[in-house]
Amino acid sequence: LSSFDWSDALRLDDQLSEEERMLRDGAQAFAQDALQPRVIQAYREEAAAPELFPLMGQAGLLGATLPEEYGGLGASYVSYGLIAREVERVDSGYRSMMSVQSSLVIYPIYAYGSEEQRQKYLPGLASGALIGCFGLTEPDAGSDPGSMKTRAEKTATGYRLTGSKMWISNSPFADVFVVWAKSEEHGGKIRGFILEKGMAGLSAPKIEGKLSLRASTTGEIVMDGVEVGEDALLPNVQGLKGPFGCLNRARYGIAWGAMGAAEFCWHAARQYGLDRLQFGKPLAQTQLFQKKLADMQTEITLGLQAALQVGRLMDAASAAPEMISLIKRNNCGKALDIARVARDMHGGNGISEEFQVIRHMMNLETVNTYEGTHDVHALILGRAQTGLQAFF
Ligand code: TGC
Ligand code: FAD
Repeated sequence: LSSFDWSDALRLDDQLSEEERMLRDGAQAFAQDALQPRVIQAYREEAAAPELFPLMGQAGLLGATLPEEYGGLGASYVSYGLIAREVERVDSGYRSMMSVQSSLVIYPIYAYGSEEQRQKYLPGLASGALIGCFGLTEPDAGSDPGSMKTRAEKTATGYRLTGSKMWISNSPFADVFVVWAKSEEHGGKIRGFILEKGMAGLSAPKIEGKLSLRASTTGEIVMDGVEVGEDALLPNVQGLKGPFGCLNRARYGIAWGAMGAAEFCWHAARQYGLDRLQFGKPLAQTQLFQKKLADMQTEITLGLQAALQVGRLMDAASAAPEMISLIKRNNCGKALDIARVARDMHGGNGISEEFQVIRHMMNLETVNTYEGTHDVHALILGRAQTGLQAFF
Protein backbone atom coordinates (compact mmCIF):
# COMPACT_ATOMS: atom_id res chain seq x y z
CA LEU A 1 0.00 0.00 0.00
CA SER A 2 1.13 3.56 -0.68
CA SER A 3 1.76 6.31 1.82
CA PHE A 4 -0.97 8.74 2.83
CA ASP A 5 -0.73 12.49 2.22
CA TRP A 6 -2.87 14.06 4.98
CA SER A 7 -3.30 17.27 2.98
CA ASP A 8 -4.46 15.53 -0.22
CA ALA A 9 -6.18 12.43 1.12
CA LEU A 10 -7.73 11.17 -2.13
CA ARG A 11 -4.96 12.45 -4.40
CA LEU A 12 -6.70 15.26 -6.19
CA ASP A 13 -3.33 16.24 -7.56
CA ASP A 14 -2.98 12.98 -9.49
CA GLN A 15 -6.33 13.61 -11.17
CA LEU A 16 -5.20 16.87 -12.77
CA SER A 17 -3.52 17.31 -16.12
CA GLU A 18 -0.07 18.81 -16.34
CA GLU A 19 -1.54 22.04 -17.70
CA GLU A 20 -4.04 22.23 -14.85
CA ARG A 21 -1.28 21.74 -12.29
CA MET A 22 0.80 24.42 -13.97
CA LEU A 23 -2.04 26.96 -13.94
CA ARG A 24 -2.81 26.04 -10.32
CA ASP A 25 0.83 26.57 -9.32
CA GLY A 26 0.94 29.91 -11.14
CA ALA A 27 -2.22 31.08 -9.37
CA GLN A 28 -0.86 29.90 -6.04
CA ALA A 29 2.41 31.80 -6.54
CA PHE A 30 0.51 34.97 -7.50
CA ALA A 31 -1.92 34.65 -4.60
CA GLN A 32 0.82 34.07 -2.05
CA ASP A 33 3.26 36.67 -3.43
CA ALA A 34 0.93 39.48 -4.50
CA LEU A 35 -2.26 39.04 -2.43
CA GLN A 36 -1.30 37.46 0.89
CA PRO A 37 1.14 40.23 1.95
CA ARG A 38 -1.51 42.95 1.58
CA VAL A 39 -4.70 41.26 2.72
CA ILE A 40 -4.62 41.84 6.49
CA GLN A 41 -4.22 45.60 6.16
CA ALA A 42 -6.57 45.79 3.16
CA TYR A 43 -9.29 44.04 5.14
CA ARG A 44 -8.77 46.24 8.21
CA GLU A 45 -8.90 49.43 6.15
CA GLU A 46 -11.59 48.20 3.72
CA ALA A 47 -9.24 49.44 1.00
CA ALA A 48 -10.42 49.66 -2.61
CA ALA A 49 -7.94 47.81 -4.80
CA PRO A 50 -8.61 48.50 -8.50
CA GLU A 51 -4.87 48.25 -9.09
CA LEU A 52 -5.11 44.49 -8.52
CA PHE A 53 -7.01 43.91 -11.77
CA PRO A 54 -4.08 44.48 -14.18
CA LEU A 55 -1.91 42.34 -11.90
CA MET A 56 -4.48 39.55 -11.94
CA GLY A 57 -4.81 39.93 -15.70
CA GLN A 58 -1.08 39.64 -16.20
CA ALA A 59 -1.05 36.51 -14.04
CA GLY A 60 -3.73 34.94 -16.29
CA LEU A 61 -6.40 34.95 -13.61
CA LEU A 62 -9.07 36.88 -15.52
CA GLY A 63 -11.18 35.08 -18.12
CA ALA A 64 -9.02 31.95 -17.99
CA THR A 65 -11.60 29.95 -19.97
CA LEU A 66 -12.00 32.64 -22.65
CA PRO A 67 -10.48 31.69 -26.05
CA GLU A 68 -7.03 33.12 -26.69
CA GLU A 69 -8.22 35.26 -29.63
CA TYR A 70 -10.09 37.47 -27.11
CA GLY A 71 -7.26 37.62 -24.58
CA GLY A 72 -8.02 34.53 -22.48
CA LEU A 73 -6.07 31.34 -21.93
CA GLY A 74 -8.58 28.91 -23.42
CA ALA A 75 -8.21 26.93 -20.19
CA SER A 76 -10.56 24.27 -18.80
CA TYR A 77 -13.26 24.88 -16.19
CA VAL A 78 -11.24 22.65 -13.87
CA SER A 79 -8.37 25.13 -14.23
CA TYR A 80 -10.75 28.01 -13.51
CA GLY A 81 -11.84 26.23 -10.33
CA LEU A 82 -8.26 25.62 -9.27
CA ILE A 83 -7.51 29.34 -9.73
CA ALA A 84 -10.54 30.27 -7.59
CA ARG A 85 -9.36 27.89 -4.86
CA GLU A 86 -5.88 29.45 -4.74
CA VAL A 87 -7.17 33.04 -4.68
CA GLU A 88 -9.78 32.30 -2.01
CA ARG A 89 -7.16 30.51 0.11
CA VAL A 90 -6.00 34.11 0.67
CA ASP A 91 -9.37 35.90 0.78
CA SER A 92 -12.91 35.41 -0.53
CA GLY A 93 -13.03 39.10 -1.49
CA TYR A 94 -10.13 38.75 -3.93
CA ARG A 95 -11.77 35.68 -5.42
CA SER A 96 -14.97 37.70 -5.74
CA MET A 97 -13.17 40.39 -7.74
CA MET A 98 -11.78 37.69 -10.01
CA SER A 99 -14.95 35.66 -10.45
CA VAL A 100 -17.23 38.62 -11.15
CA GLN A 101 -14.84 39.78 -13.86
CA SER A 102 -14.45 36.27 -15.35
CA SER A 103 -17.87 34.62 -15.02
CA LEU A 104 -20.26 37.53 -14.74
CA VAL A 105 -18.78 40.10 -17.13
CA ILE A 106 -16.43 38.39 -19.58
CA TYR A 107 -18.66 35.32 -19.95
CA PRO A 108 -21.94 37.10 -20.89
CA ILE A 109 -20.17 39.42 -23.34
CA TYR A 110 -18.53 36.39 -24.93
CA ALA A 111 -21.61 34.13 -24.86
CA TYR A 112 -24.39 36.65 -25.56
CA GLY A 113 -22.56 39.58 -27.15
CA SER A 114 -22.13 40.68 -30.77
CA GLU A 115 -18.73 40.36 -32.41
CA GLU A 116 -18.29 44.15 -32.04
CA GLN A 117 -19.02 43.94 -28.31
CA ARG A 118 -16.56 41.06 -27.91
CA GLN A 119 -13.81 42.96 -29.74
CA LYS A 120 -14.52 46.16 -27.85
CA TYR A 121 -14.52 44.82 -24.30
CA LEU A 122 -13.02 41.36 -23.93
CA PRO A 123 -9.29 42.01 -24.40
CA GLY A 124 -9.39 44.90 -21.91
CA LEU A 125 -11.38 42.90 -19.37
CA ALA A 126 -9.06 39.89 -19.68
CA SER A 127 -5.94 42.03 -19.22
CA GLY A 128 -7.49 43.92 -16.29
CA ALA A 129 -7.21 47.27 -18.09
CA LEU A 130 -11.01 47.41 -17.74
CA ILE A 131 -12.92 46.47 -14.58
CA GLY A 132 -16.39 44.97 -14.84
CA CYS A 133 -19.41 44.49 -12.59
CA PHE A 134 -22.70 42.57 -12.85
CA GLY A 135 -25.98 44.10 -11.76
CA LEU A 136 -28.80 41.65 -11.10
CA THR A 137 -29.80 42.09 -7.43
CA GLU A 138 -31.99 45.04 -6.45
CA PRO A 139 -33.02 46.41 -3.06
CA ASP A 140 -36.36 44.55 -3.35
CA ALA A 141 -35.27 41.64 -5.56
CA GLY A 142 -32.53 39.37 -4.21
CA SER A 143 -33.38 35.67 -4.17
CA ASP A 144 -36.21 36.48 -6.56
CA PRO A 145 -34.51 38.36 -9.40
CA GLY A 146 -37.54 37.80 -11.65
CA SER A 147 -39.28 40.53 -9.63
CA MET A 148 -36.72 43.19 -10.61
CA LYS A 149 -38.02 46.71 -11.22
CA THR A 150 -35.28 48.05 -13.48
CA ARG A 151 -36.81 48.96 -16.85
CA ALA A 152 -35.45 49.56 -20.34
CA GLU A 153 -37.69 51.76 -22.50
CA LYS A 154 -37.20 51.99 -26.25
CA THR A 155 -36.00 55.34 -27.59
CA ALA A 156 -35.44 56.48 -31.19
CA THR A 157 -31.77 55.48 -31.04
CA GLY A 158 -31.66 52.75 -28.40
CA TYR A 159 -32.87 52.37 -24.82
CA ARG A 160 -33.37 54.38 -21.63
CA LEU A 161 -32.62 52.48 -18.41
CA THR A 162 -34.13 53.36 -15.06
CA GLY A 163 -33.73 51.52 -11.77
CA SER A 164 -31.24 50.60 -9.10
CA LYS A 165 -29.09 47.61 -8.29
CA MET A 166 -27.86 46.72 -4.81
CA TRP A 167 -24.89 44.77 -3.42
CA ILE A 168 -22.84 44.92 -6.60
CA SER A 169 -19.23 43.74 -6.36
CA ASN A 170 -16.68 46.09 -7.99
CA SER A 171 -19.32 48.67 -9.04
CA PRO A 172 -17.78 51.80 -7.43
CA PHE A 173 -14.68 51.57 -9.62
CA ALA A 174 -16.09 49.62 -12.58
CA ASP A 175 -15.61 50.75 -16.18
CA VAL A 176 -18.07 48.25 -17.68
CA PHE A 177 -21.49 47.44 -16.19
CA VAL A 178 -23.43 44.37 -17.33
CA VAL A 179 -26.95 45.10 -16.06
CA TRP A 180 -30.20 43.20 -16.40
CA ALA A 181 -33.48 45.01 -16.99
CA LYS A 182 -37.04 44.29 -18.09
CA SER A 183 -37.37 45.53 -21.64
CA GLU A 184 -40.75 46.91 -22.65
CA GLU A 185 -39.92 46.41 -26.29
CA HIS A 186 -39.36 42.70 -25.70
CA GLY A 187 -42.64 42.07 -23.89
CA GLY A 188 -41.17 42.76 -20.45
CA LYS A 189 -38.52 40.05 -20.85
CA ILE A 190 -35.24 40.42 -19.03
CA ARG A 191 -32.44 41.63 -21.30
CA GLY A 192 -28.78 42.37 -20.67
CA PHE A 193 -27.17 45.76 -21.38
CA ILE A 194 -23.58 46.94 -21.30
CA LEU A 195 -23.19 50.37 -19.71
CA GLU A 196 -20.00 52.36 -19.36
CA LYS A 197 -18.65 54.53 -16.58
CA GLY A 198 -19.36 58.22 -17.16
CA MET A 199 -22.71 57.79 -18.94
CA ALA A 200 -25.18 60.52 -17.96
CA GLY A 201 -27.49 59.33 -15.17
CA LEU A 202 -25.25 56.41 -14.14
CA SER A 203 -23.66 56.32 -10.69
CA ALA A 204 -22.29 53.61 -8.41
CA PRO A 205 -22.06 54.70 -4.77
CA LYS A 206 -20.06 52.49 -2.43
CA ILE A 207 -21.87 50.53 0.29
CA GLU A 208 -20.16 51.39 3.59
CA GLY A 209 -20.03 49.45 6.81
CA LYS A 210 -19.57 45.87 5.61
CA LEU A 211 -18.19 43.58 8.32
CA SER A 212 -17.63 40.77 5.78
CA LEU A 213 -15.76 40.69 2.46
CA ARG A 214 -14.01 43.96 3.32
CA ALA A 215 -11.15 43.43 0.84
CA SER A 216 -13.70 43.57 -2.01
CA THR A 217 -15.52 46.80 -2.79
CA THR A 218 -19.31 46.59 -3.06
CA GLY A 219 -21.71 49.27 -4.24
CA GLU A 220 -25.02 50.16 -5.80
CA ILE A 221 -25.74 50.91 -9.45
CA VAL A 222 -28.15 53.81 -9.87
CA MET A 223 -29.61 54.31 -13.35
CA ASP A 224 -31.54 57.54 -13.62
CA GLY A 225 -32.72 57.46 -17.23
CA VAL A 226 -29.39 56.28 -18.70
CA GLU A 227 -29.58 56.60 -22.51
CA VAL A 228 -27.73 53.96 -24.52
CA GLY A 229 -27.60 53.04 -28.20
CA GLU A 230 -28.80 49.78 -29.76
CA ASP A 231 -25.23 48.56 -29.50
CA ALA A 232 -25.50 48.34 -25.70
CA LEU A 233 -28.03 45.48 -25.84
CA LEU A 234 -26.65 41.92 -25.51
CA PRO A 235 -28.34 40.53 -28.63
CA ASN A 236 -28.16 36.80 -28.10
CA VAL A 237 -30.14 36.03 -24.95
CA GLN A 238 -33.40 36.92 -23.31
CA GLY A 239 -35.12 35.91 -20.10
CA LEU A 240 -33.72 34.88 -16.73
CA LYS A 241 -31.62 32.22 -18.37
CA GLY A 242 -29.27 35.06 -19.42
CA PRO A 243 -28.10 35.98 -15.92
CA PHE A 244 -28.43 32.37 -14.73
CA GLY A 245 -26.09 31.16 -17.47
CA CYS A 246 -23.45 33.43 -15.95
CA LEU A 247 -24.35 32.46 -12.39
CA ASN A 248 -23.85 28.77 -13.19
CA ARG A 249 -20.20 29.49 -13.92
CA ALA A 250 -19.63 31.81 -10.98
CA ARG A 251 -21.35 29.43 -8.54
CA TYR A 252 -19.21 26.58 -9.80
CA GLY A 253 -16.04 28.64 -9.18
CA ILE A 254 -17.28 29.58 -5.71
CA ALA A 255 -17.65 25.88 -4.85
CA TRP A 256 -13.90 25.49 -5.44
CA GLY A 257 -13.03 28.83 -3.88
CA ALA A 258 -14.84 28.15 -0.61
CA MET A 259 -12.80 24.96 -0.27
CA GLY A 260 -9.63 27.07 -0.60
CA ALA A 261 -10.73 29.26 2.30
CA ALA A 262 -11.64 26.14 4.30
CA GLU A 263 -8.24 24.59 3.60
CA PHE A 264 -6.53 27.69 4.92
CA CYS A 265 -8.54 27.43 8.15
CA TRP A 266 -7.95 23.68 8.50
CA HIS A 267 -4.18 23.95 7.98
CA ALA A 268 -4.00 26.88 10.38
CA ALA A 269 -5.92 24.97 13.08
CA ARG A 270 -3.70 21.92 12.65
CA GLN A 271 -0.52 23.98 12.95
CA TYR A 272 -1.86 25.89 15.92
CA GLY A 273 -2.72 22.62 17.66
CA LEU A 274 0.78 21.28 17.06
CA ASP A 275 2.46 24.46 18.33
CA ARG A 276 0.35 25.26 21.38
CA LEU A 277 0.76 23.36 24.62
CA GLN A 278 -1.94 23.24 27.30
CA PHE A 279 -2.05 20.83 30.22
CA GLY A 280 1.52 19.86 29.32
CA LYS A 281 0.90 18.55 25.81
CA PRO A 282 0.09 19.88 22.34
CA LEU A 283 -3.58 20.69 21.80
CA ALA A 284 -3.31 18.48 18.70
CA GLN A 285 -2.74 15.51 21.02
CA THR A 286 -6.26 15.70 22.41
CA GLN A 287 -9.06 13.56 21.06
CA LEU A 288 -11.43 16.50 20.57
CA PHE A 289 -8.87 18.41 18.51
CA GLN A 290 -8.11 15.41 16.32
CA LYS A 291 -11.78 14.71 15.71
CA LYS A 292 -12.27 18.28 14.51
CA LEU A 293 -9.24 18.00 12.20
CA ALA A 294 -10.51 14.68 10.81
CA ASP A 295 -13.94 16.21 10.13
CA MET A 296 -12.32 19.15 8.30
CA GLN A 297 -10.11 16.85 6.26
CA THR A 298 -13.08 14.67 5.30
CA GLU A 299 -15.41 17.49 4.27
CA ILE A 300 -12.75 19.34 2.29
CA THR A 301 -11.58 16.18 0.52
CA LEU A 302 -15.14 15.27 -0.47
CA GLY A 303 -16.00 18.84 -1.43
CA LEU A 304 -12.99 19.11 -3.72
CA GLN A 305 -13.72 15.75 -5.35
CA ALA A 306 -17.28 16.86 -6.03
CA ALA A 307 -16.10 20.16 -7.49
CA LEU A 308 -13.64 18.31 -9.71
CA GLN A 309 -16.37 15.98 -10.99
CA VAL A 310 -18.67 18.90 -11.84
CA GLY A 311 -15.73 20.69 -13.49
CA ARG A 312 -15.02 17.66 -15.67
CA LEU A 313 -18.71 17.58 -16.66
CA MET A 314 -18.64 21.31 -17.44
CA ASP A 315 -15.63 20.77 -19.66
CA ALA A 316 -17.60 18.03 -21.41
CA ALA A 317 -20.61 20.41 -21.69
CA SER A 318 -22.76 17.97 -19.70
CA ALA A 319 -23.16 19.61 -16.27
CA ALA A 320 -26.70 20.39 -15.04
CA PRO A 321 -27.44 23.54 -13.00
CA GLU A 322 -28.67 21.38 -10.09
CA MET A 323 -25.22 19.79 -9.81
CA ILE A 324 -23.81 23.27 -9.40
CA SER A 325 -26.43 24.11 -6.75
CA LEU A 326 -25.41 20.97 -4.87
CA ILE A 327 -21.71 21.83 -4.72
CA LYS A 328 -22.21 25.57 -4.21
CA ARG A 329 -24.52 24.94 -1.28
CA ASN A 330 -22.54 22.13 0.30
CA ASN A 331 -19.06 23.60 -0.10
CA CYS A 332 -20.02 27.09 1.12
CA GLY A 333 -21.93 25.70 4.11
CA LYS A 334 -19.14 23.29 5.04
CA ALA A 335 -16.47 25.96 4.60
CA LEU A 336 -18.35 28.29 6.93
CA ASP A 337 -18.67 25.54 9.58
CA ILE A 338 -14.96 24.73 9.24
CA ALA A 339 -13.96 28.38 9.59
CA ARG A 340 -16.09 28.75 12.74
CA VAL A 341 -14.56 25.62 14.31
CA ALA A 342 -11.03 26.71 13.32
CA ARG A 343 -11.70 30.05 14.97
CA ASP A 344 -12.67 28.28 18.17
CA MET A 345 -9.60 25.99 18.03
CA HIS A 346 -7.38 29.09 18.04
CA GLY A 347 -8.84 30.21 21.38
CA GLY A 348 -8.43 33.93 22.02
CA ASN A 349 -5.89 34.23 19.24
CA GLY A 350 -8.67 33.15 16.91
CA ILE A 351 -10.28 36.57 17.05
CA SER A 352 -7.08 38.37 16.05
CA GLU A 353 -6.53 39.51 12.46
CA GLU A 354 -3.00 38.11 12.69
CA PHE A 355 -4.23 34.50 12.68
CA GLN A 356 -6.63 35.21 9.79
CA VAL A 357 -9.26 32.55 10.54
CA ILE A 358 -11.84 35.05 11.74
CA ARG A 359 -11.45 37.01 8.50
CA HIS A 360 -12.22 33.87 6.50
CA MET A 361 -15.13 33.12 8.81
CA MET A 362 -16.61 36.59 8.33
CA ASN A 363 -16.10 36.40 4.55
CA LEU A 364 -17.76 33.01 4.26
CA GLU A 365 -20.99 34.45 5.69
CA THR A 366 -21.23 36.45 2.45
CA VAL A 367 -20.12 33.56 0.27
CA ASN A 368 -22.87 31.40 1.80
CA THR A 369 -25.40 34.13 0.90
CA TYR A 370 -24.47 35.49 -2.50
CA GLU A 371 -25.01 33.70 -5.81
CA GLY A 372 -28.09 32.04 -4.29
CA THR A 373 -28.32 31.56 -0.54
CA HIS A 374 -27.74 28.18 1.12
CA ASP A 375 -31.51 27.77 1.50
CA VAL A 376 -32.34 28.89 -2.05
CA HIS A 377 -30.06 26.14 -3.39
CA ALA A 378 -31.87 23.68 -1.11
CA LEU A 379 -35.13 24.75 -2.75
CA ILE A 380 -33.63 24.28 -6.22
CA LEU A 381 -32.55 20.75 -5.24
CA GLY A 382 -35.86 20.07 -3.50
CA ARG A 383 -37.76 21.09 -6.63
CA ALA A 384 -35.56 18.86 -8.78
CA GLN A 385 -36.31 15.77 -6.70
CA THR A 386 -40.00 16.33 -5.92
CA GLY A 387 -41.16 18.21 -8.97
CA LEU A 388 -42.77 20.71 -6.58
CA GLN A 389 -41.52 24.28 -6.39
CA ALA A 390 -41.58 25.70 -2.85
CA PHE A 391 -40.34 29.24 -3.55
CA PHE A 392 -43.81 30.75 -3.31
P1 TGC B 1 -37.31 29.61 -12.79
O1 TGC B 1 -38.74 29.51 -13.19
O2 TGC B 1 -36.66 28.53 -12.03
O3 TGC B 1 -36.42 29.91 -14.12
C1 TGC B 1 -36.67 31.03 -14.95
C2 TGC B 1 -35.91 30.82 -16.25
O4 TGC B 1 -34.51 30.76 -15.98
C3 TGC B 1 -33.99 29.48 -16.37
N1 TGC B 1 -33.03 29.05 -15.35
C4 TGC B 1 -31.78 28.74 -15.62
N2 TGC B 1 -31.09 28.72 -16.77
C5 TGC B 1 -29.79 28.37 -16.72
N3 TGC B 1 -29.18 28.05 -15.57
C6 TGC B 1 -29.83 28.05 -14.39
N4 TGC B 1 -29.20 27.76 -13.25
C7 TGC B 1 -31.20 28.40 -14.38
N5 TGC B 1 -32.13 28.53 -13.41
C8 TGC B 1 -33.25 28.92 -14.03
C9 TGC B 1 -35.19 28.57 -16.43
O5 TGC B 1 -34.96 27.48 -17.29
C10 TGC B 1 -36.25 29.49 -16.94
O6 TGC B 1 -36.05 29.67 -18.33
P2 TGC B 1 -37.29 29.92 -19.32
O7 TGC B 1 -36.66 30.02 -20.67
O8 TGC B 1 -38.16 28.72 -19.12
O9 TGC B 1 -37.94 31.18 -18.86
O10 TGC B 1 -37.16 30.99 -12.05
P3 TGC B 1 -37.64 31.45 -10.66
O11 TGC B 1 -37.97 32.90 -10.81
O12 TGC B 1 -38.66 30.53 -10.06
O13 TGC B 1 -36.23 31.30 -9.93
C11 TGC B 1 -36.10 30.85 -8.66
C12 TGC B 1 -34.62 30.67 -8.29
C13 TGC B 1 -34.56 30.55 -6.82
C14 TGC B 1 -34.12 29.40 -8.94
C15 TGC B 1 -33.71 31.77 -8.75
O14 TGC B 1 -34.34 32.95 -8.85
C16 TGC B 1 -32.39 31.88 -7.98
O15 TGC B 1 -31.44 31.13 -8.22
N6 TGC B 1 -32.25 32.87 -7.07
C17 TGC B 1 -30.97 33.24 -6.49
C18 TGC B 1 -30.55 34.57 -7.08
C19 TGC B 1 -29.07 34.68 -7.24
O16 TGC B 1 -28.33 33.71 -7.28
N7 TGC B 1 -28.59 35.90 -7.36
C20 TGC B 1 -27.20 36.12 -7.59
C21 TGC B 1 -26.89 37.55 -7.89
S1 TGC B 1 -25.27 37.81 -8.53
C22 TGC B 1 -24.24 37.62 -7.23
O17 TGC B 1 -24.59 37.29 -6.16
C23 TGC B 1 -22.82 37.87 -7.52
S2 TGC B 1 -21.77 37.78 -6.15
C24 TGC B 1 -20.38 37.40 -6.98
C25 TGC B 1 -19.13 37.63 -6.26
O18 TGC B 1 -18.91 38.73 -5.72
O19 TGC B 1 -18.32 36.67 -6.31
P1 FAD C 1 -33.26 37.72 0.48
O1 FAD C 1 -33.60 37.17 -0.86
O2 FAD C 1 -34.12 38.78 1.03
O3 FAD C 1 -33.16 36.52 1.51
C1 FAD C 1 -33.15 36.71 2.94
C2 FAD C 1 -33.31 35.34 3.60
O4 FAD C 1 -34.55 34.75 3.20
C3 FAD C 1 -32.22 34.33 3.21
O5 FAD C 1 -31.92 33.53 4.31
C4 FAD C 1 -32.90 33.48 2.15
O6 FAD C 1 -32.35 32.16 2.07
C5 FAD C 1 -34.32 33.45 2.65
N1 FAD C 1 -35.29 33.20 1.59
C6 FAD C 1 -35.48 33.92 0.44
N2 FAD C 1 -36.47 33.38 -0.29
C7 FAD C 1 -36.92 32.29 0.40
C8 FAD C 1 -37.93 31.32 0.16
N3 FAD C 1 -38.67 31.33 -0.95
N4 FAD C 1 -38.10 30.35 1.07
C9 FAD C 1 -37.36 30.31 2.21
N5 FAD C 1 -36.37 31.21 2.49
C10 FAD C 1 -36.18 32.19 1.60
N6 FAD C 1 -25.67 40.63 -6.57
C11 FAD C 1 -25.41 40.98 -7.87
O7 FAD C 1 -26.32 41.04 -8.69
N7 FAD C 1 -24.13 41.27 -8.26
C12 FAD C 1 -23.07 41.24 -7.41
O8 FAD C 1 -21.92 41.50 -7.81
C13 FAD C 1 -23.32 40.90 -6.03
N8 FAD C 1 -22.29 40.94 -5.12
C14 FAD C 1 -22.58 40.79 -3.79
C15 FAD C 1 -21.58 41.04 -2.84
C16 FAD C 1 -21.87 40.97 -1.49
C17 FAD C 1 -20.83 41.32 -0.48
C18 FAD C 1 -23.17 40.57 -1.06
C19 FAD C 1 -23.51 40.45 0.40
C20 FAD C 1 -24.15 40.31 -1.99
C21 FAD C 1 -23.88 40.43 -3.37
N9 FAD C 1 -24.90 40.27 -4.32
C22 FAD C 1 -24.65 40.59 -5.65
C23 FAD C 1 -26.29 40.04 -3.91
C24 FAD C 1 -26.59 38.60 -3.51
O9 FAD C 1 -26.67 37.76 -4.61
C25 FAD C 1 -27.89 38.60 -2.69
O10 FAD C 1 -27.59 39.20 -1.44
C26 FAD C 1 -28.46 37.21 -2.52
O11 FAD C 1 -28.90 36.70 -3.75
C27 FAD C 1 -29.62 37.18 -1.50
O12 FAD C 1 -30.55 38.17 -1.77
P2 FAD C 1 -31.03 39.18 -0.59
O13 FAD C 1 -29.81 39.74 0.04
O14 FAD C 1 -32.01 40.10 -1.17
O15 FAD C 1 -31.73 38.22 0.48
